[in-house]
This record gives sequence, structure tokens and C-alpha cells, in this order.
Amino acid sequence: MQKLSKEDIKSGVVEMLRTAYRKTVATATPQQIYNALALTIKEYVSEHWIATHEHFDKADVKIVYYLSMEFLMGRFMGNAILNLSLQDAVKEALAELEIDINLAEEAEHDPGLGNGGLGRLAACFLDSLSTLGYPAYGCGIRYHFGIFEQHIEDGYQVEKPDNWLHYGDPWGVRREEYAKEIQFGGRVVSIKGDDGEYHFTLENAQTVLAVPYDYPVVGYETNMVNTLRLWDAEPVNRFDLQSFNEGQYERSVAEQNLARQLSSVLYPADEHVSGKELRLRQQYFFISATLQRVLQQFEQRHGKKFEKLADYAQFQLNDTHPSLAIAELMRLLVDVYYLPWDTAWEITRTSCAYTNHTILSEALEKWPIELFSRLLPRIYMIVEEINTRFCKNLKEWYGNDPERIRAMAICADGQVRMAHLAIVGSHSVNGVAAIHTEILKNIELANFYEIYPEKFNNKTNGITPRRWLAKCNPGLSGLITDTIGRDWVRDLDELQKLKPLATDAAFQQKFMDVKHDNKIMLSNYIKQTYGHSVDPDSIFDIQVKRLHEYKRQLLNIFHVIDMYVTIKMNPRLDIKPRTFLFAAKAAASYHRAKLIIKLINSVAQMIDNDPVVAGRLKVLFLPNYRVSMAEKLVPAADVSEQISTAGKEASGTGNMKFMLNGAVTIGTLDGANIEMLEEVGQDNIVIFGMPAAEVQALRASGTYAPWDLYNMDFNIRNVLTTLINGTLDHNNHDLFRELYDAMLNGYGGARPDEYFVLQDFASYKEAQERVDAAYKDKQRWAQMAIMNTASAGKFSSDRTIKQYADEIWGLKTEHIQ
Ligand code: 26V
Repeated sequence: MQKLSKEDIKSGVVEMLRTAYRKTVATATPQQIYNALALTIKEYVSEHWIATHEHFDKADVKIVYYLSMEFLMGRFMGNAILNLSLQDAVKEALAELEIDINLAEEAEHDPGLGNGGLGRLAACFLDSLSTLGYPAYGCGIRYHFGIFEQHIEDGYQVEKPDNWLHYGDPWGVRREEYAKEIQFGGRVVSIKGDDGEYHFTLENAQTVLAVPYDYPVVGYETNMVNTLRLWDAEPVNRFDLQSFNEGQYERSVAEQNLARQLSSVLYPADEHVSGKELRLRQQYFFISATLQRVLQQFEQRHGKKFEKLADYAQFQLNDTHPSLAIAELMRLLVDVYYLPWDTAWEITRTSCAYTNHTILSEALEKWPIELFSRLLPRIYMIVEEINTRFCKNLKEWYGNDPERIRAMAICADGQVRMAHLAIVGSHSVNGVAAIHTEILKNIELANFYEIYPEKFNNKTNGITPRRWLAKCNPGLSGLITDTIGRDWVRDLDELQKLKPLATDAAFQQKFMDVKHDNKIMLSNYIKQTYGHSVDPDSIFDIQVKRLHEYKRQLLNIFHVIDMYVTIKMNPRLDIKPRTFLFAAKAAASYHRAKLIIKLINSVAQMIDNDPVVAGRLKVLFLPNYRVSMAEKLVPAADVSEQISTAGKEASGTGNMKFMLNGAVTIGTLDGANIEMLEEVGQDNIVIFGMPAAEVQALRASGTYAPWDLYNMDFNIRNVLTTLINGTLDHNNHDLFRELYDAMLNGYGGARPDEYFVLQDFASYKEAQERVDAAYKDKQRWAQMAIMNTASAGKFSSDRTIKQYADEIWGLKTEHIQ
């Protein structure tokens, strides 16, 4: 296939502007130029995309379907340009057209079709699947509104809708020909099939149409283009005016409304389930559509040989959100394709695999049976049947042990437990970092590990080096490529070759120059966008992630308050100036998290207004954290804050992005931090706080007494007093009293300081002093930073995906001509 040339790009853009907008380069808006360039590139991608699918058909390949409610893709264009090696051609073409490439790239809206780690992981995985040559589909929902846009007003978070489709959707291809009908509610009846047997079907159900939109997933320097298939809901057209009676009219209106709601909005309450009917509808909607299409295609290729399904299709469930796949696959095989239950069950179990992403109990999905059976009556019958057979097996294994059976059942206490369904109906259950998998096996899911030890396995998360180094950090990428060649982009272990240079003065200088340039660029961006001045010579200390108590943004801001108080008491204190950057969205209904955002902003203001600390301390909360913002922050970080209560953060992936870009981590022994420590060595990471086992023991002992810490630790006392003595808000001393009470007394019935902020405070403060000391020694710091980049190879999502392919899916790579 002919590679897109500079001239092709120029004429493509000019032509698109003319036909689509009746504009010239001189008169087009940045938005229009972006669209024209995107369409030009998509047209080129389409050839590879078609070739990929022709190959899949011809070679009759096995395909993995990554089922996920969230895909946090980030901007498409820059990534496509990089992966297609079109960077030079595009740059030159735009230069000749006198178009500012940055303006065009920034005009692309960053689609926020995910909450955080789980959604971004799905996007990194797709990049690796295409790059490595694995046939794959990402399957999800085409939400019309992504995660809300966060504004900060008077220090408080305010949510605004994110209408990402408003400016068009140049990468999406509507595939009406693959639309599928999805049924909700109704009554289960049995009717005689063409085989003469009775089969279940639904009567009087509500029906909506699922229409797929396909997005190209371009691999890095390969011809493979996989597909992200997002389903959109539309009403089934029932407006047949001739035969219109009242009943049909009402049903039709209800179905129109349902369709409008279904793919309208992403649920933004990360790690917290609310048991909303619409959420369950969304889950069934995209699962049923996906599976109907997969089975239809399988039948076209293999006829009725569904016993072989698992040899051609693997379904990876991204958390329990898609776990209805297990019941829906059973329904299709049994009710539609007339397979016997046991055969269908074998097929289902061998084709599904489940990934767990959190052990937080508030994130465990459980649906009230009343709701579940009303919305999905046939699916509920199937879940009950699965449950009955599973409980019978338990009885055979354990004898009559009703307590154990109730603990492990899929249906119990009036609820359907989706994690149990996912475990029982899959051949693989994996955690996302070593410690997380151990906690699943030994504590959280110990019951299941006992009966299914062979199902459990670990797949430590990873990130794509394309977006998270090659694209977001051209300075460092260039330096690395000049030093060790370009193979690292496909084989991140190559970065090891930088290790001997960690002590090389000349290389240290270059490495730190790049970091400094990145800090200047970020400072300029912050100045332009928010009007704040930050000093690129200060330490850039960054904590960006969802706002959640277990992630302990509070510990970070308490330490800032402590530094402030300490400097006030001793203005000549010798510390390196620091800039603390925060960014985080709080779930709209998560009051405590929103109060913490207000606190961070109040501390920022207090510091800005105090000349005593000027030039030494700066705090800034950047609104509307998103993938494209992370791409600006990560390359400029000196210090990466990964400070969750040990045992709570399943893996973390932001931690890996910062490490790869040469930041030094200050972190707890939690999630993948533990494996980062193993890779980088203890001299190059700053670890503090209680390990998970200690946290667990302290919690279990019931002896944790934050008041004792308050009484004995002068610094803790000062910090907590600052919350309530009017320093932060002269007019409202009670604004942060809730946080004070939550720390010391427990608030609203909760235990005091549930996430052990005060317990880890002294250790954190001491660790921050180690950071300060290390930074003051320029060579030492440069060495640490380089060692982080050089040791990040393990955390490539290419490594992770190879392990999924080899150990779970049994998937082979393909080469597209
Ligand atoms: C739960 C819910 C509940 C209903 C509303 C919407 C919603 C959205 C997400 C979730 C579960 C989130 C789980 C999650 O994101 N876990 C994170 O997964 C990352 C990738 O494995 C991992 O690095 C993080 O440590 C983990 O917190």
C-alpha cells in the first residue's frame, strides 16, 4: 500500500475543507482543519483496516473481544499519526499550508468515555493488541456524554456535561448493517421451535436497536488496524401509521425514550455502585449486541459447530460490568441456537475470562433480584439455573455447609452477585498486580481460590509506550533514540541499555535538560491557561488521579500544610522550592471527595496570599483532569505521588507513566509500586508507610487511636488545628470541621481515619525530607531519574498483553501484508 505523502496530505486537507465546509485553509477554523486532517488520515487508515479484516476472514483467525463499559482513548489523531509514522509528512504538509499543527491537534476534543484507570487500561491494551498483531475488538458503548467536564468555582468542583460529539466524529464509522435488536422486560414464554422442541422466548418486551460505530485502532508501525466497536442505541422504527393503535403508540414512545437514555451518559461514580436500573440496561445492551454479532459471524464461518467457539473467540470481561455476557451467551446458545445446557455451559466457561480491578467493597456489583428479574426475566432464569447447579456442586464438595454455600452463592440475600457469576462462568480470574492477586487469592476470594485454584492468575498492568513516551515526551524520546536506537518503542526492555549511563555526567546533563524543558513547557501552558506562575526550577511534585479517600490526596495536602506551618515558624528553613500540582475529578455525589478538592484550593489560596512562603511553596489544583492533560503533566514531573493506603490500590497505572518519564516515586508498598521497587531498586524510589499486612492487622485489632497520634505528634496537631482555627477561611471556621472530625472522631458513624492518614503521616513527612535531600544533590537526582526510565520496561502494556494472549486467550499474532 502506498504510504501517505506530504503532497497527499496537503491535497487531502484542502479538498476536505472545500467539500465539507466550503472553506479554504486561510478561512477555516482550527476545528475544521482538525476535522479535515482527521478525515484525510482516516481515509488512508481505511485501506489497512479493510486489509486487516480480509486477512481475518481468509485466515479464519481467533479473535479476542475486550468487553468494557469504558474506553478512555484520549485524542485519536496524534496517536494515529505517530503509529502510522506520518509525523514528518504531516508536519511538513501543515507547515507548507501555514497551519499551526499544535492548534490543529488541540482542536480535537478529548473523548472521556471512561472514569479512570480501568478505562485507560482498556485503551492501552488496544494499542498493544494492534501493535503486536493480535486480532481484537474492543466492545463498549458510544456514550453521547462522557465523564463530566470539571470546573472549579470558588474552590468547589462544578460538573458540566461533556458533549463530545458536538463537533462531529471523524473517526467513527456507522455500521447500520450490523444493527441488532435488544429486548428488555416482557414475559418469558415457551414456544415450539423448528426442531419440534419447546424453547423460551420473550413476549411483550421493550425493544431497542443497537447500532455499532467502529473506530480504527492503529498499531505502531504495522499494517494491522483493529476495531473499537461502540454500540449506540436507537429506537426500532415502529411507526407504521396504518396499523397504529393506542397500545403500540405508548410502547413506541417508551422505546424512543429508552433508546435516548441508554447510550446517553457514562456513569461517573468510579469505584462506587449505586444499583441504578439504567446502568444494568446499559450493561445488557452492549453485551447482547456484541454476542449476537459474534455468534452470527461464527455461524457464517463455521455453521453450527459452536463447540469450537472458544477456539475462535475469547471474551475478556473488564471487571464485572460486562459479566452478563456469561448469561447472555448461555441464552443465545440454548434459546436461539438450540444447544443443550451442558454443551452451552462448556462453551461459555471456556470462552470467558474475568479481570478484577478493585477490592473496595463499595465497588462490588450486586443487583437486587427484583430489579434484575423484572428487567431481564429470561437472563434471570438462566442466572438462577447457573446458581442452582453451582450450589449443588458446592454441596458435593463441602457436604452440607449452608453458611459457606450462602457466602459463595451467585444469588443470595435478594441479590445477584456479579463477581460470583463472573468467577463461576470463566476459565480465568486475574488480578492486576502481584499484591492484588495475592489479596484476591488469600483473602477476598479465598473461598473460590480453594475450589478453582487453576483459574487464578496475575497480570500486572502496563501502559503503552507509544502514547506515554514516544508521543507525549518528544524530548526524552529523541534523547533515548539518539542514545540506544529506536527499538524501545516496540520493546521497552531495551531501556535497560540506559542503565550504564545513569552515572554518566554528560548523559545526566542531557536527561535533566530535557526534564527542565518539559517543565518550562508545562509552566507556559499553566500560565496561558490558568494565569498562574509556577517556577520551573522548583521541584514539580504531582498527584493526579481520581479523587478518592483511599488514594489519600488528604495526606499530601496535610503535608503541604505542615510545610507551610514549618516555614512560617522558621522562615530560614533550608528547603528546595516545591510546586505541588493536583488534578482529580470527584464523583458528583461523593461529598467528602469534593470537600477535599475545596481544601486543596483553600490551601493553595492561603499560600498564594502569604509573602512569607512566596517562591518556596506553590500549590495548584488544575481543573478537568483528562488524558490530554496527563500527557502534558507526566513528562514534566520530578516527583510522582503514589500514596494510597497499602492494600487498597489494585495496581495503579499513573505510577508507571511517571516512572517511564523519569520521575521519582514517593509511594506506599501498594499495587504495582511494589513491582516498581523491585525493578528500580530501593535507592531510586522513596517508600514509606505501613505495608498492607500491617494495615490489615491494625484495622483488625480495633486499637487504632488517632487521638494518641494527635496528642503525641506536634506536627499532626498543627495540621489538624489549621483545619478549624480560621487560618484557611476566616469567615467559616467550620468549613473543614468534617475532615477534622473524620480524622479524630469518625464522622457519620464511620471509624476515625479509615485510611490511616495520620498513622502514616510521620513516615510520609520523613520520606518527603528524603526527597528534598536527594533533589538537592543534582547528580544523585539525575541518576535516580534515569534509573526510573531505564527500569520501566516491565510496565509496557505489550508485556501485559503478551501474557494475556499466551496464558489466558491462547491467541497468536498475525501479519497483515
Ligand atoms: C465501578 C463503577 C461502579 C458503577 C459506576 C461506574 C463505575 C466505574 C468504575 C468502577 C470500578 C473502577 C475500578 C477501577 O477503575 N479500578 C482501577 O483499575 C485500574 C486498572 O486495573 C487499577 O490500576 C487501579 O488501581 C484500580 O483502582
